[in-house]
Amino acid sequence: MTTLPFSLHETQEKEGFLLKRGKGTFSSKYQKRWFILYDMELYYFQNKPKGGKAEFSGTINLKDCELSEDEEPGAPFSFSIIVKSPANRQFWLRGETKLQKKEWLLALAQKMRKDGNTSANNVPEIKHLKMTHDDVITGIKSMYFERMLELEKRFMYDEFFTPFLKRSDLEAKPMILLLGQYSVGKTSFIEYLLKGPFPGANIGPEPTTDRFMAVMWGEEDRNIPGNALSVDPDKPFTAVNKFGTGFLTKFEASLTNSEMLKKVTFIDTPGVLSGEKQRIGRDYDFPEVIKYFASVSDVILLLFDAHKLDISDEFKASIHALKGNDEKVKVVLNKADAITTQQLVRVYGSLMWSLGKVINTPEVMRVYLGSFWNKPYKNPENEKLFRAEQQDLIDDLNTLPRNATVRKVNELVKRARTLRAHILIINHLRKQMPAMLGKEKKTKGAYRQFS
Ligand SMILES: Nc1nc2c(ncn2[C@@H]2O[C@H](COP(=O)(O)OP(=O)(O)OP(=O)(O)O)[C@@H](O)[C@H]2O)c(=O)[nH]1
Ligand SMILES: [Mg+2]
Repeated sequence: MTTLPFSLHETQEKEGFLLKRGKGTFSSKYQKRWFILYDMELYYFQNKPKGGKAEFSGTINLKDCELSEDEEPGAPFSFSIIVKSPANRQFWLRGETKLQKKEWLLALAQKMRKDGNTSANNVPEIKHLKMTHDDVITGIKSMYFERMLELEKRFMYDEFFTPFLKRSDLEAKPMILLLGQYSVGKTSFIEYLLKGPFPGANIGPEPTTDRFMAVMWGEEDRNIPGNALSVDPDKPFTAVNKFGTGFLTKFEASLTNSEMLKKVTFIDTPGVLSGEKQRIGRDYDFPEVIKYFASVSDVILLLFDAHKLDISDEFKASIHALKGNDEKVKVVLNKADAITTQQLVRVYGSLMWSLGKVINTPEVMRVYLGSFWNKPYKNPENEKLFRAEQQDLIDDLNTLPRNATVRKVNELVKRARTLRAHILIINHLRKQMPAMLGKEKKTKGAYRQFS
């Protein structure tokens, strides 16, 4: 055992637990050790050092070594460092997850490259080593299910804040919510992006879509009705149960095999009607449902028809339900192919004017204008402009999976912070509770303190 040549308070490039294989060829097992990467050495410890005088068990010198991503048979997520001098030795290390293995390989390869050792460049995996979204999601899941969930259960987090997360909540693809008055071309828009129809899609000039439709990826085309969908643990819709059966009969998933749906899920909504038809004709609270979908979506597309710009009071109420999710809203001025350039300029101006009155943001909204459908343009005058706008929107949507992953990490960190505060408060209250008598009085006192 030797003392460290640096202080533990310094920022180390990388540290964490890994499994390390003992020296023996056959019998030795992988044991959990704490590793710190510092300078050109990888230090390992029996346990995580807790400040003060830290003693390490050994080091692996990275000056003259090779990194190999190959796994030892029977040891998933293992990799090795082959040290050439002073004596040839292969050190076997192992992550608990694929993500951990990748993170360490990345850190070690970077370090070696900096020192002029380019051997890591020859390893194909390392050469193109990038964290994929799947890796990050795997990491988030293992963090939540292995560490946080147990604490959440013990301290009844679900009773105070939001329900426990399920696997499907963390795995869910980014969602795009489409919202607009009837016949603005929401369903046509989805078909345009999918490059074909999806099961249950109805397109027509009259109000056609009469339900909320989650358009998701599936091996073969089929529909799943709302009641079945809300109890399916593999789909991220268990929370919609709270809207009651009135809503569940008007909710459906449409599964189809399309490239785009491997990355995102669309929520098609029934068009907002005007007057009583909107309020009385529905068996569920429309704005509440919109509010829920807005909170779980990553992008909200507000569609407008260049032909009929009027924003009805009911649509205004739906837009107000988006409050708190303003940064997700993007506006699309659809069906612009049906009017002339001169009309388009006027329509665009008047759309901005009406939007300014409904949406209170200091910035100007980005409006994508075009004709998002699979048919030829009625008036091809502005074809070039439409194509450029459509490409912009598609590019924006393509960056979604990356942003959605960052958002998930962000939300988990937020959740972990809340959980920590919650645990500290509960612990404090518990300590104050007398063991035998006077519990009621104390409870009242504590309640007063927090209310
Ligand atoms: N000219 C033109 N017509 C379009 C375009 N997109 C859709 N349409 C037409 O507009 C009508 C309504 O389209 P839908 O896709 O059913 O609209 P929706 O918003 O889903 O309507 P609801 O489901 O009833 O709310 C149909 O007749 C479409 O053919 C477009 O880009 N240009
Ligand atoms: Mg529709």
